[in-house]
Amino acid sequence: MSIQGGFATQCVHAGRNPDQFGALVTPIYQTSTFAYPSTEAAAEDFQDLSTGFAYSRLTNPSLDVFEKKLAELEHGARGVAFASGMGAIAGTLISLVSAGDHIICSSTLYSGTHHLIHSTLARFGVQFTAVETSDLAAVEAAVQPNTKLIYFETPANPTMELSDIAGIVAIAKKHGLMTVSDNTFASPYLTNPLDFGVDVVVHSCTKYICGHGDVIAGVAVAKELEVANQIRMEGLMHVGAVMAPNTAFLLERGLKTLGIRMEQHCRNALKVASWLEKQPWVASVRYPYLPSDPGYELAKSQMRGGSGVVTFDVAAGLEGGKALMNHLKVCTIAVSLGDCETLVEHPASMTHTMVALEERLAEGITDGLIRMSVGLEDADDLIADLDQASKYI
Ligand code: LCS
Repeated sequence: MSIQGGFATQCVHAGRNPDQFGALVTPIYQTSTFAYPSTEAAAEDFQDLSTGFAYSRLTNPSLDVFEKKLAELEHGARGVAFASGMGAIAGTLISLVSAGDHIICSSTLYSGTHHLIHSTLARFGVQFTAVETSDLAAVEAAVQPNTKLIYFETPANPTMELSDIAGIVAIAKKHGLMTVSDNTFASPYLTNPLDFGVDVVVHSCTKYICGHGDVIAGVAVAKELEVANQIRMEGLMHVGAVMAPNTAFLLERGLKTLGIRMEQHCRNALKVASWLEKQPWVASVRYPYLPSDPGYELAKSQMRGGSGVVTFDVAAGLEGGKALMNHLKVCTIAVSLGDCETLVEHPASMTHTMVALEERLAEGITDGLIRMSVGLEDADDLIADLDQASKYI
């Protein structure tokens, strides 16, 4: 169901299908296959597998509601649900590039995506150049005759570096390239990359889209239906990283509160970042909505808030960072982000161990860097927790 209205209204209503029993909440369609009344009806569906329900590796009514809701929130033609964020990213890239093609990607990326482009796709003959996509001149200089697409994250994980979406799209259009943007850190509440001309948005729905830390999930949303169908057929149907119906149910539920959750994440994160900035034991803080952040002006032009993630560098380095983390009581040491609980992680020893040391340092991921996914607790309690733990540095 397509529904007019603001973001909050769409979060609640978009994508819903009328239920035969009048169920308000979309049921979990726990079925692998679908019965046809006749071979003729089946044959009609098989003419175009992107519509109708034939087999749940392709789609399913529970996934359909989630895919349509996400497409409305991201202003795209269609969403394609995957079993994980990595499933969505891998499925999208293998649908859009072939051996001999060249990708320009951000040098700072989630480590799984970094590995996918640098190692896995490279083994299949897909070339790449990693550049600071925050530097538009570097992006344009990397264009080659065989470049097919530009892939970027904004804000980037874990540095919170922003890339200029409109600037990247302008370069892509000039050279006839596609653009794929990972919008996980912003969520559709803060940024809609498709409005800037990006072709495909990908999400790890494990994070803000779900919001409750109880699923692993991903989605790709394409501006054009043709591109979404290509991703569904090439990157999902024949690879198989399909979302489970129960996951789609939890995501649809989580999405209903996306707007109010993001408001609180952003409010809390700004308060925590502003406090961190004043602490003598903190060497630097990155948060897009901090007026002192190098990305502040860009953030104001392409984000409606700064996100819930704050990255800071403990002046005492690795040992200082560890001492701080080990004494936190309200904040939890864990990877992932976007949950109700505040999570802190240390990229150098956790998420980015797969990235070579020189590369990690070149990306600005120092030994003392801590990524804090600010949750939905009271900001003052988080600040008090950081303050008491800092005494152990
Ligand atoms: N994109 C971004 C920006 C991510 O942060 C992650 C996971 C993914 C894609 C992959 O999504 P998944 O397959 O896990 O749903 N980021 C994680 C992190 O920072 N810590 O643990 C996972």
